[in-house]
Amino acid sequence: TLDVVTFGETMVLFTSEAMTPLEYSSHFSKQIGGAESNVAIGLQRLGHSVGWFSKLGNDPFGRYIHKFVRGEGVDTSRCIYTDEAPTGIFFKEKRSPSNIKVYYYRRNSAASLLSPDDLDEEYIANAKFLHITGITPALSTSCRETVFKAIEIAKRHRVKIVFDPNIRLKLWTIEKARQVLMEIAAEADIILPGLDEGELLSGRNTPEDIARFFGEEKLVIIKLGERGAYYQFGSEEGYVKGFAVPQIVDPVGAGDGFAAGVISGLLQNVPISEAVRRGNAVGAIVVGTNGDVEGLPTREELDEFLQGAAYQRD
Ligand code: KDG
Repeated sequence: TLDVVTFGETMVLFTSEAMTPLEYSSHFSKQIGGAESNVAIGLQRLGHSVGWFSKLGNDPFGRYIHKFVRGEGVDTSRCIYTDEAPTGIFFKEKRSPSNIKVYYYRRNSAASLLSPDDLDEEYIANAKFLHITGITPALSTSCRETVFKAIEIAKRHRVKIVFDPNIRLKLWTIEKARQVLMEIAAEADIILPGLDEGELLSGRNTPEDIARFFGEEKLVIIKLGERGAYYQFGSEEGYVKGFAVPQIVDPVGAGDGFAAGVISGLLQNVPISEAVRRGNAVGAIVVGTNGDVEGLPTREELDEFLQGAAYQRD
């Protein structure tokens, strides 16, 4: 049985090699990105067992993604290939480390054809956590239905649901996002919004108020970037300081790294504040490396970072 199961669209990512507008870029490096597989790879590197699946185009990019994720040790046995649509791709334009834009070529992609029938009930039922992001329900009606069916399966088998809203306003309107994401949040056990996402969903603006809005029976962890994170669970709550990052190279994927760190801590039953600290640490490490998954640390790297950070404090 697996510690965590997650699913969603992973795309081939073409990153411009120069810090120049995309229309003037002529060299690109080929990588992959997808919030759910980022989390899966992050957890696997930390020593947990994870399953990730998607619908992939029966094309070179689909095979590339499949091999990459499988090569990280993630279980990809439930991936499905289709001839009906191509694998989605996207481009990353970097003008500076803090000015990054992505351009999606994913409409009607293979992953957007995921449907409730693609779910293997037993596969989800046997996991400890089901990880869901708010990207998947934005992709298509059938993807949204798949998310809700997976949630229903998880609930039936008492599998804990971790939900990262990952609001992507290039994919849908804020009104639609708010409606669907709040419906998912209501079913989740653990919710991991960024502060801006928490504000968009709740209309409130302090971490305390946002967390309360989602409900005290849930573990809500609000990501505050370099400042760390705030958590609330019943009467337990607190701020956990972030780590100083010497140089931000590429912040994309930090939230997924954070999720991997937190879930890793929860799987090992460490105190909540310690799980959050782990999330902060993985997020801080990820922003120092180019790419959405390349910087995700192994368990050794994380331990080394945490030990070093302990000396640096004050
Ligand atoms: O969280 C990082 C992801 O946004 C990135 O890897 C690509 O999944 C992705 C998306 O839809 O933007």
